[in-house]
Formats: sequence, C-alpha cells, structure tokens
Amino acid sequence: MIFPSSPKTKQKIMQIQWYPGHMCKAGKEIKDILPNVDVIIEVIDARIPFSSQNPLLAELRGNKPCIKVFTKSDLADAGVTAQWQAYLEQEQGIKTLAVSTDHPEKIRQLIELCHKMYPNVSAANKRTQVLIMGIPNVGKSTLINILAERIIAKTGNEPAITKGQQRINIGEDIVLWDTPGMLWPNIENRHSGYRLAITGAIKDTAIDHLDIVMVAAEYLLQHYPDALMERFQLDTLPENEHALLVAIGTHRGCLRTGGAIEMDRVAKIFLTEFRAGLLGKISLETPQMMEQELIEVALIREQKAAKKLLRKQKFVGNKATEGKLEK
Ligand SMILES: Nc1nc2c(ncn2[C@@H]2O[C@H](COP(=O)(O)OP(=O)(O)OP(=O)(O)O)[C@@H](O)[C@H]2O)c(=O)[nH]1
Ligand SMILES: [Mg+2]
Repeated sequence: MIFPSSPKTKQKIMQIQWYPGHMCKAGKEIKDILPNVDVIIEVIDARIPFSSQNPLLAELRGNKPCIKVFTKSDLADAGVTAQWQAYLEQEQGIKTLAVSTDHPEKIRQLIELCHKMYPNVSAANKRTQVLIMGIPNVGKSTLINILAERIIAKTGNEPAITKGQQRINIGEDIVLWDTPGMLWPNIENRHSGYRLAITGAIKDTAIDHLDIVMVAAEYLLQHYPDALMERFQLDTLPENEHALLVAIGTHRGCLRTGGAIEMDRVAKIFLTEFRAGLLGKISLETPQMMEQELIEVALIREQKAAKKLLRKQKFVGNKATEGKLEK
C-alpha cells in the first residue's frame, strides 16, 4: 500500500467565505422589516452555537425579544448544548430552546414562548410578527412547516434552498417571516468558517473537502476519540488526522490502482457520515473555546489596524519627501 506523502499534523487554517448576491439582498430586506417585527427567532445549529450566530444581530435587534432556537440538537452533545443555553440566556431579552425534528411537539412550544416574550399583542389587537432568521441549511423552513402544521416552505439538505422572503400566517395570532439562509460578508474567525463548512452551511462547491475534513478530524481525535474508534472500527487511535484518514481509507477500501489512498473520497465519506450523525452526538465548540477565539480575533483586528496605520504613515511621509524634492 502507498501512503500519501507529507502528512499534515497541524492544519493551516485559511479564511473561508461564501456570500452570494441573494444573501446581501436578504440582509437588506431583513433590515427593512425589522421595525415591524415583535419577536426575532434566530435559528442556530446546536453543533456550532457560536459560529452559527449572526454577529450583526446583536446591534440590529436593539431591545427586541429574541429566541435562539438550537436546531439539529439530535446531532449535538447534549451536555455541551445545555452549557450553551445557560451561557446565552445570561443576556437580557434572550431565551433559548433546543429542538430537533424527532420531537416536533417541543418545536410547537415556540408559539407559547413567543406569546410570553411579547405579551402586549392582544391589547394592540394585532398579530405577533415573528422573524425567523439564521444561517443556510440550519432548518428554518423545516421549523416553519412544523409550526404551520403543513408543508408551506421548501426544504432540502443543502444550503440556499430558500431564496426569498415569505410571510406565513400560522394562526394562534402569529405571523412568521421565513427568510433565506444568511452568512455575513466577512467571517472573521477562521475556525468558524471551517465549522460552518463542516456542518453544511457553506455550499460544497465553495470548499475543499479534504481541507475541512483535516480540521474536523484533528478536533474529533482530541475531543471524541471513542466515537471515531467505534464508527470506523479502529483498534488503536491514529496519532494524527492524516493517519486517521489513511486508516479510514484502508478500512473502507478507498484505494487507487497501485494502492494509494483516495483521500478525497475518504474526506467525502467522513463528511457525509459526520453530517448524518453516524459518528454520534458531537458538538464542535464550547463557550470557553468561543471566548478564547474572540480574544484571537480582537488581536488579529488590532494587528491589521496597526499595519494599515503604518502604511498610511509611510504614504504620507513619502508624499512629504516628494514635495520637498520638487521644491
Ligand atoms: N438531523 C436533523 N436534521 C434536520 C433538523 N431540522 C432540519 N433538518 C434538516 O436540515 C436540512 C435543511 O433544512 P431546511 O429547513 O431546508 O433549512 P433552511 O434553514 O430553511 O435552509 P435554507 O433555506 O437553504 O437557508 C434538511 O435536510 C432538513 O431535513 C433536525 O432537527 N435534525
Ligand atoms: Mg429555507
């Protein structure tokens, strides 16, 4: 058997970006309807509650009540989800609810929660306007179909299924606004870009499967080794992500003529099985990781600003010298 050369042990993290035109339009439309919205439901992926939150929402929402709904909680580590819920509810006006399609009755609790968070509606004699927003492929339309108790919004297991806004009257004095999945123009935290790609929020054509799987494999080796051993029937834990993919490739028969491992095929298998929950209930981030990464992001931002200032000072200095020489 030929083992691929140059094993990567510490993956170099690149910036992943996906911001097609319809997302920019959706962002503008959300800003336009926000003044008429009573309650915001931000749908976040229970496996990545930090990376799937829109960083622009905090300033956009002002004092409006907001429910952070963790979807796909059937795929996430329940202990970590509980940590996240407690962490996020520390913020004023925020409530959380962890749901999954396995328990639609829990999703329907959202109706009562909306009424609780916006009780003044009956006095005003109007329907509560509820905006549903969130990253692509997180399960917004699925949630709406369950709340409406009929298939009203198109769903699918890939990002960017919903392309335009839709207003849905679900009875119970509630109007829901379904919106297209949205990311933001600059995913500053590179780790977040990877996690969004791993969980399926970024279109597959915009990512390099092997690159993101290496990062996922590195994380799972550290945090969920037993899940890997069980799923891929390994006798010993491989020492790094490269060795792990080679072991999976060997076990699953991903071999080219001549014996080389087809790493791209292994990456696709890994990703498909992770996303389907076949590796078990896995969370890719914790509040502690988020706090650490926010410090790193702030540091990178400062370094970028310092470099920019230096370039500006050099430019002004050069202009001044040119001016003196001309005289
Ligand atoms: N395992 C699991 N899958 C879910 C859950 N909720 C939704 N899904 C799946 O996630 C995929 C995306 O669902 P959608 O409702 O189309 O997601 P969306 O957020 O409307 O996606 P866009 O419109 O593309 O932004 C579908 O394949 C759903 O079946 C859940 O709780 N658990
Ligand atoms: Mg949708």
